[in-house]
Amino acid sequence: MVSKKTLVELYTRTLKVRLFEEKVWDLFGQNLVPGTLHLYLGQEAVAAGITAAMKDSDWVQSTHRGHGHVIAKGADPKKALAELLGKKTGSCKGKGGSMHITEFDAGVLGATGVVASGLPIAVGAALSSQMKGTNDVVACFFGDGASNNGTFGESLNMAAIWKLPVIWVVENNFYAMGTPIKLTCPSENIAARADGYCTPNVVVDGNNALEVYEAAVEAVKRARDGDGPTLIECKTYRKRGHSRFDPAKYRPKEEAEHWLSRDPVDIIKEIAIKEGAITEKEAEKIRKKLEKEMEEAGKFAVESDYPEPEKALEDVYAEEF
Ligand SMILES: Cc1ncc(C[n+]2csc(CCOP(=O)(O)OP(=O)(O)O)c2C)c(N)n1
Ligand SMILES: [Mg+2]
Repeated sequence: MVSKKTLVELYTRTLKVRLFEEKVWDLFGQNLVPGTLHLYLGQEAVAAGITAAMKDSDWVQSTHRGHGHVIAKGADPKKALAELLGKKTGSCKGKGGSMHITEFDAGVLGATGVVASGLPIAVGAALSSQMKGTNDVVACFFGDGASNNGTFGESLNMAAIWKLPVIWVVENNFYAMGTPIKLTCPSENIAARADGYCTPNVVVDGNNALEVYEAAVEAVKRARDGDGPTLIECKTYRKRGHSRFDPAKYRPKEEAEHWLSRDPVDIIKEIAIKEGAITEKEAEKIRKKLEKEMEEAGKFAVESDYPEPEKALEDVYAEEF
């Protein structure tokens, strides 16, 4: 079993992502978030468990469902919320928004709206780490749907032959928009596909931050020791539909009830209490503190200014070299 400190950290990280997303939903409901949204609600334990096993200098590559990855890796909620609102105080000066949310200083390479486009970016970042000898590892998040894209095979192959320090994190929430993964993947586990690339792989309960963390510790060690990539498949479930207004009616009632009764925040809290790492009262104190942080972050974002129109093209194109 991991230390009590780690259990508290896992609870705190999982809850922080949850409260951030609830704040996002609240602001969205007030019509303050332009564009679409892919909420991370329900999948919090994946980002929390993976990032808790990483160092600050390590890297994360995100997806279109990226808020949770960015917050779990340590991005400032103020700058992240301001970014979602398109404000100039945002982490991309309001020019990225939800699908391009990032925080380079916190070790986030970026989020992307192009499904599966993050995998080759992670290969590049890991190659850079290997060539520079920084010993940093890269965790690349992607969905079950993304594993059907050609870049999956190309990236896993290259990372395996060059023994790159990558952790492939498949967030299998069983659906790519409204398409069940069982209609598009012949194997029950996506992890099985990694066998074809001689990449060690494991399937974990993605709603249990501790299980995710334990798998991540092993994968991070393998990567740092120069022994190459690992694929971790985290079975999880989104609390809501694919994006903002999708009611997710395509999900069978029993399946949804089963998964939604397994709340990632409750699961890690129960483990932490059972292991004597925290009391109910202490857990509540952490929640109150984080709620206050999100309240302040929301206020900061709302009160921030929009970028000046004449700055629209600044930081958008690479400078000439
Ligand atoms: C290359 C590409 N194809 C299709 C889309 C449309 N699209 C956006 S999200 C999505 C589903 C992705 O599913 P998955 O990888 O399982 O991630 P999840 O949304 O479940 O987190 C699709 C098909 C896209 N954005 N990019
Ligand atoms: Mg999916």
